[in-house]
Amino acid sequence: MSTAHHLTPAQVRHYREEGYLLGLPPIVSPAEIPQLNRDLASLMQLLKPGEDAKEIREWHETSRWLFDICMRPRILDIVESIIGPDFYLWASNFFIKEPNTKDIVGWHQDAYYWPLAPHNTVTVWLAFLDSDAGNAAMKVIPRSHLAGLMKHRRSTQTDSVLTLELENGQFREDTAVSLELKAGEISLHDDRIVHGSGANLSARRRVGLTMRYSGTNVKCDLSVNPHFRQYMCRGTDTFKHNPTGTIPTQPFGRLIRQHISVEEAGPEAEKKLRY
Ligand SMILES: O=C(O)CCC(=O)C(=O)O
Repeated sequence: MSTAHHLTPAQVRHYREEGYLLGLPPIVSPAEIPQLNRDLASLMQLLKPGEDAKEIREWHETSRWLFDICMRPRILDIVESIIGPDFYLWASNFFIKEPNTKDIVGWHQDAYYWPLAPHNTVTVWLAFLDSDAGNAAMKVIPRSHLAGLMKHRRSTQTDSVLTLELENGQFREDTAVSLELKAGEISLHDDRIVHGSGANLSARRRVGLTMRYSGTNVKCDLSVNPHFRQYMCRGTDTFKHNPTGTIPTQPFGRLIRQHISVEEAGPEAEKKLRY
């Protein structure tokens, strides 16, 4: 196994203390970026009329192109530095904001949505195009992951792509940091950090792919999400908590079923969450 791209102790410390990490070497080279975006266009052709990129959830289960991005050794080296030698991939989503659109991502903590325990999950956000304050880069509230999970309410903003969000006053919005990335670069964030993003009022498209990795000690409550499938990335799984997925062979394929998070599973699932 290559160790060339593992994080330094200072980077790991920053991630643990602040809940996020920037300043990593690119995962995708500038020469690969045009093809990366052409491939994304091929994937998006599988969307039905009226659907948008939000529907592309867990398509790594059916698209080898996406699966291979999630399994890039450079990414896995970095994830391994955070969650240890034994871990799996279980989720991928696109967060795309077309130019001059109103969609926002309300402030939230990912772990509130997920029926997973314990907390040992890292998200890698890969920029397909430059992402900065001008085109609504994702923002995080540093250190907010240390305060535990907070109660979310139903989203009242009709332009929010998520249905649960935090209220003003639950955190210090004025401390937000914008995760600015060049195309091909990644950021990392903890599953409890408060984060979100505004509307893209610029003339530039903004595209991020999130990939979620968990240690093998992390168990999904299958009564909330029976569709959960893990794909081992590194090491061994002595826990055997979760079902394993099948590796796709076709380059681009649509996933027929929907992944279920706590919001979709309803109030009974929400009661099971530990704050
Ligand atoms: O890209 C964004 O604006 C939000 C992404 C997000 O919410 C996530 O990665 O969990």
